[in-house]
Amino acid sequence: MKIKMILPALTEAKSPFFRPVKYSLFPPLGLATLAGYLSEDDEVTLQDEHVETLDTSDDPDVVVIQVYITSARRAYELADHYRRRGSFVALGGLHVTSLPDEAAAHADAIFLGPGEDTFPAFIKDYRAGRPQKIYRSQVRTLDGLPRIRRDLIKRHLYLVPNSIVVSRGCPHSCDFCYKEAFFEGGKGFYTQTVDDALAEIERLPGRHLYFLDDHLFGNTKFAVRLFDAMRGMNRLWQAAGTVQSVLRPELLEKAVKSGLRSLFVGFETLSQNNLREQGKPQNLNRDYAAAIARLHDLGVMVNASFVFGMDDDDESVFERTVEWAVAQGVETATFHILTPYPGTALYARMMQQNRLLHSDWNLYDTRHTVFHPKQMMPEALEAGYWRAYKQFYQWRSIIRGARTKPDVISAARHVAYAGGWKKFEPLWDWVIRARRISHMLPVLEGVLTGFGKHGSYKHSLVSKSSPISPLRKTELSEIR
Ligand code: B12
Ligand code: SF4
Repeated sequence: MKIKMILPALTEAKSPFFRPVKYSLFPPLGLATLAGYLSEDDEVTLQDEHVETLDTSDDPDVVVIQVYITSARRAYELADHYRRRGSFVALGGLHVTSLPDEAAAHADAIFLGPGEDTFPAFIKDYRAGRPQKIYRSQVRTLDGLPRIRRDLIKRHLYLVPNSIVVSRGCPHSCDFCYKEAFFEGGKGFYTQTVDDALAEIERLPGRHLYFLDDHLFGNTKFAVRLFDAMRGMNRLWQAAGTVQSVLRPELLEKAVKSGLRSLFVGFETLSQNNLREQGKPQNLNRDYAAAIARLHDLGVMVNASFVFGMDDDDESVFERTVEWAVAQGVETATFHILTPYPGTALYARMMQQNRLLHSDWNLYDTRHTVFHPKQMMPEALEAGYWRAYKQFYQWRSIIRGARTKPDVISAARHVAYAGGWKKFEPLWDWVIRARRISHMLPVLEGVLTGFGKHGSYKHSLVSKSSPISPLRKTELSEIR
């Protein structure tokens, strides 16, 4: 059987006017995972439109397309194209799960939820000549997961080819997050066995890893065992975690000893009212400043994530948030405009209050305002969002951030990290166009190694040092 797997790109990812490094970070891990269920006799190709031009002149038996909200329009275009050519088109992923009826109009079969149970079931049905129109995930486990088909990934096209996911979902359920909708009808958080996770890590070459799990620290027992076992593996890694998990005694220390050097933390908002409104009690009354200090003390860079436009936000929120982040010496910040994804509690609330502006999914990218904010005009929210980025990365802020560091070396490093990426933006662009992105991985490893090791922080954690480069990995913080 001939199978083609496609991760379509949103228009912006291909635009010559937009810095594309963000889209050259991670390979399509979800599709490579599903490919593991195919047999050796199957002829499989995997194309990621973010990093390569699609060849659409072929005639596969089955086309598997992963649909995100922002790439839905393009995904449907491709689906229609292949159906016209006579291929069987299977659509799955987050957006299909949120809006199955919309997707079904472009597919021969749709898949709701994670694919580890439904995809092998479909393959079996297809081979038997009786594929269903709709597959709903019910059995939620990563036990017995076949080997991810990393051989299908064109590693040289990505800055972070070693992305890895050892769990699915998250133990929390914030109103604005896709998580509840995607995992409806079954478990919403589960992990691999520690042994399987370690085996997958062993298979990845080099030192650097990026855990794309929603909440790697979500199951403490699992995390502790994983971090303890990773201690001798000489890895450098990045991940996402919650404020709560950062503040938890010992867990972070274990992570750091096993190679954690940079953490994406969802602070989301500085307003307690906003946290309550968005159903994020796990962040309520947490000492955000203490969380950042703790990460810095342990030599971990902070990628602080904030969402603007919740009901308690007025036009002062942008300056206040930036001011706070700069004062904490946060290395990088990612800002988002609140975006109600279909299927979420937030979306239902916005619908009910008649506050949605449109359903142009291309603009549901957290950079556009797609609803009526309570305390400002939609345009003011967008303008404030861009202002926040500008203010956070202006030299004055960078230097103020640097002043929070305990000594000159760390202050200089902060300036180089936070400032470097803006200046080197054209270089990133060139590197990607010249297909040299993988050559930058040693630089990234050097940055991460340097942060853990050098100078100012209380704990010196790694054995080898590398030169510090001013090239920042800011874009890595933009993954959620
Ligand atoms: C890595 C990542 C990216 C990367 C690369 C994506 C990639 N290569 O796949 C980059 C940086 C490009 C990115 C960009 C954006 N991202 Co992003 N990203 C992620 C992240 C952190 C991990 C994705 C991942 O690898 N998951 C692990 C794999 C195993 O799971 P999976 O991909 O979902 O695949 C499984 C299922 O979906 C299913 N499945 C998928 N396709 C199919 C098809 C079939 C036929 C079947 C049977 C099953 C199936 O089976 C797979 C195995 O279970 C997710 C969060 C998350 N935890 O998923 C956010 C996430 C997907 N991103 C999100 C967003 C909003 C964006 C941006 C719009 C952000 C922005 N501000 O610009 C952009 C635009 C993306 C686009 N191209 O359209 C949202 C999506 C919301 C939505 N409703 O679609 C998420 C969920 C984050 C969040 N919590 O809000 N992102
Ligand atoms: S926003 Fe983060 S903490 Fe909340 S449910 Fe989603 S992944 Fe979990």
